[in-house]
Amino acid sequence: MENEKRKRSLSLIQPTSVATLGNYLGAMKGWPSFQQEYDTIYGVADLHSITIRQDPQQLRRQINELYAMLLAIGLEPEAGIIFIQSQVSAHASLAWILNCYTQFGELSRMTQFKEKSQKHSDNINAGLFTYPCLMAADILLYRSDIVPVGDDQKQHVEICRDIAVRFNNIYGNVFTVPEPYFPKSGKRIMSLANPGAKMSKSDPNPKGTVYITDSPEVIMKKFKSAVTDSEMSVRFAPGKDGVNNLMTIYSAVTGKSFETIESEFANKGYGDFKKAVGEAVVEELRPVREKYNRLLGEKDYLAACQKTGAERARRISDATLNKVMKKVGFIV
Ligand code: AQP
Repeated sequence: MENEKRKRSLSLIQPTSVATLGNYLGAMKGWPSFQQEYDTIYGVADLHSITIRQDPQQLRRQINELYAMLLAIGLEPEAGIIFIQSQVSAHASLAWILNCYTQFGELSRMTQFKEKSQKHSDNINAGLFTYPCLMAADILLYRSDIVPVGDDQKQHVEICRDIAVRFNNIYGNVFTVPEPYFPKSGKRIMSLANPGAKMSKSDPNPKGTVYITDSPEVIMKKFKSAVTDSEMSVRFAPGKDGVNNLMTIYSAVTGKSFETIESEFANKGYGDFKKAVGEAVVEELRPVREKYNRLLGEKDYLAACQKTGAERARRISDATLNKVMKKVGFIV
């Protein structure tokens, strides 16, 4: 039995590639800390990932690898639910129902839809457009209280709240209205190669993105070539996107404030600064990468965790879906 008294924390991540430093600092790093006080539900959002065309074999591998990554960052299968979204059919069922309680105009305002439909102009599918309804289903099925996400998902949590309130106004108190939760530092990590754009798993430029699985040498190389500016002073200021991004990363990893970082590098150049940021990131990711590499060899263990995670997720989500179906007027 899940503990009904504790609050719930839920978040998912798409298996569109290997998780990045952006995913890690914006969301994943904080996920294990909720395990003490909350019922935690984390998972691999594979249904979301097919809004962009995926190679089936590669997708299957990426789902398994991302699942292992969730354990490697410190999530414990005994402490909470860790599951794969497509193995729990209530997500797709509730998403359809929520589609019918979401307005075309609301979905048209989603910046992620606008950005992704520009990036993938040959495949602007209906799933890409209704993505927020599936994400709302993910959250509402588990009556989640908080959703720890990066800044780019803020708009999607807001529309989820709107959908929940609308549904509750019609049918009574069915859904918990969730709150987004952002980390103090690192809620939006930018590309190292193009600090005007967010660091993304699917960025085709490998120089811009640090993957959690990158070796120390690769990480150092990426930070050494990070775009900065010609001013040569380490300070957080408008127009210094590259330096601001590196300071944000350094702060999120070390816990140091921007003031402390500025004085630490007051008489030093960008070379020293980039090296320090790279080294801090290498040490932050080292234990995660090592555990991840170990877990990849434990196929039976991972399969068992996936099975249990899906069973536990189904128990909670089926109950919510049943309630929703009754409210709507379906015969359950
Ligand atoms: N650059 C980022 N900075 C901070 N947080 C980020 N997140 C993503 N990018 C950054 C957060 O990571 C969690 C998982 O993201 P997702 O897999 O659900 O999808 P996304 O937001 O679309 O992430 P990507 O890496 O950009 O994936 P692709 O390239 O597939 O679109 C979320 O909480 C997100 O906020």
